[in-house]
Amino acid sequence: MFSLLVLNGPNLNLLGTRQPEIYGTTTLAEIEADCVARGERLGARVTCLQSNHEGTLIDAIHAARGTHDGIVLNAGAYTHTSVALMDAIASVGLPVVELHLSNIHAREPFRHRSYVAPVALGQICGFGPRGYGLALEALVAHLEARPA
Ligand code: CA2
Repeated sequence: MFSLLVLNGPNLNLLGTRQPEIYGTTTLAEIEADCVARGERLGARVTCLQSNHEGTLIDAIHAARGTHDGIVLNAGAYTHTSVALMDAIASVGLPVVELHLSNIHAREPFRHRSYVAPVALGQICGFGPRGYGLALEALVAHLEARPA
């Protein structure tokens, strides 16, 4: 059974409570419960973590090595700023699916650049909370297709 980490970054704990016109009305707790349920259907154990702190996210990525087979990462605004997060992802060598609720490419120019993208398996954005399930599916398909 695969073990997957769903990691959410800064301000995503506010989901469903503020700016619903951009980020919708689904709460992070609901998204995380859906991820666990989707994981069960895919034959994967999903654990979820959210932090507003860059270092905590980096620690979680480091700790995932040896405990998890892959990561779904919504790094929030750190996506567009954090070389440290990019280095952490590259250093653990785990497959990471970059996830965004909104279509970052259709928003302000500063959101078009992602430091996660060059070290990610792929990127899913613009599909709202449904994107998390798509990301888990893509990650499991990737892990199942890996040579033994
Ligand atoms: O679309 C996404 O998932 C983002 O990663 C969300 C980040 C944003 O900085 C990225 O460019 C795209 C922001 C998360 C803020 O979440 C909030 C949720 C509710 C209320 C306020 C902020």
